[in-house]
Amino acid sequence: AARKTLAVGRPPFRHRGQIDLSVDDTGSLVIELTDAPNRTIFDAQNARSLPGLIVREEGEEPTADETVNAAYDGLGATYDLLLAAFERNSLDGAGAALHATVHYGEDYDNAFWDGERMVFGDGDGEVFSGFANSVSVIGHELAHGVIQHTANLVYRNQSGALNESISDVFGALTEQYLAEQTADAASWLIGSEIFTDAVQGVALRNMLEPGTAYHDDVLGTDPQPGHMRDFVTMTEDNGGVHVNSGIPNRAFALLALDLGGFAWERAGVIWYHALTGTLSATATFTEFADATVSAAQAEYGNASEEVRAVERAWRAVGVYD
Ligand code: ASN
Ligand code: ZN
Repeated sequence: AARKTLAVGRPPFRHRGQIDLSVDDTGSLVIELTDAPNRTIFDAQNARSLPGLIVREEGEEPTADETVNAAYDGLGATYDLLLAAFERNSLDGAGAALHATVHYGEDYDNAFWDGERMVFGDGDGEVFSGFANSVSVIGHELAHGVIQHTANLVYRNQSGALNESISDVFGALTEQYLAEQTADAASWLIGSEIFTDAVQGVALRNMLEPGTAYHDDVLGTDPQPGHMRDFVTMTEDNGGVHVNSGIPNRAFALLALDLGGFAWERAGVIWYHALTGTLSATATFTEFADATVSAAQAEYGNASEEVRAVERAWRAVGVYD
């Protein structure tokens, strides 16, 4: 709950969420406002026009379509993580509505953030089943929205790989927060729910052990490096944004394991402050690493164990010498 000062004489006053009234020791009225999400789920009905038809709005009961309900719940889990861990009220920090479209296209094998909403395909049923069933995927896509409102990392080369990696971090944290999982109990997998049984693989990505998520005839081998010595220079995938993201992903997972406890409490807070501070839109891995060190210094003190752990993590993946 946050205490807010109400501007008297400037109606209308709007608030979505819980309002608690109480009286303190001095007899003053205390009004406590708890923020809440504002979700709308749309159905594209297997076409590719967006946003589609509204099928569930905030506060409405579950529908008969489990994909709709999974999307609604996943948006809620991501909202909860942002508020609880980072005191951030939605994607823009000002309670922005959360919109998602399900059943996008036919056999569509992806989920994405289009700049305004998140969009889920149903998958082809051969390799991928529905993307809305994965909380880490939902957290990942919505994190692209948070990044758009903050550092706005350019989606190419190292800044693009940071954009991808920070989205994976928020995706993993959303899943861990929902399950109340400590860092050592977490899977560190992104999208562990979306492959069919026909695939030789466990997830889209493995943050702790990049490069080991799948090895399959159709998908090939997980191409992610986990150390700068294996950094991949390529033109496809916007310069390997989904490939080299393995390096900062592993730095985060190692830090979270090193600090122990809930990953969103210290490792997550450090990453969040690095993202929302003065980070440049074209940041390199080293610039982001420096931003995490500065964030840890500001939050926990220059000589803190958190600062030493952050530096260790970046050394472990070769971003620091
Ligand atoms: N699911 C992918 C992502 O969010 C879609 C894309 O490549 N834009 O990174
Ligand atoms: Zn992404």
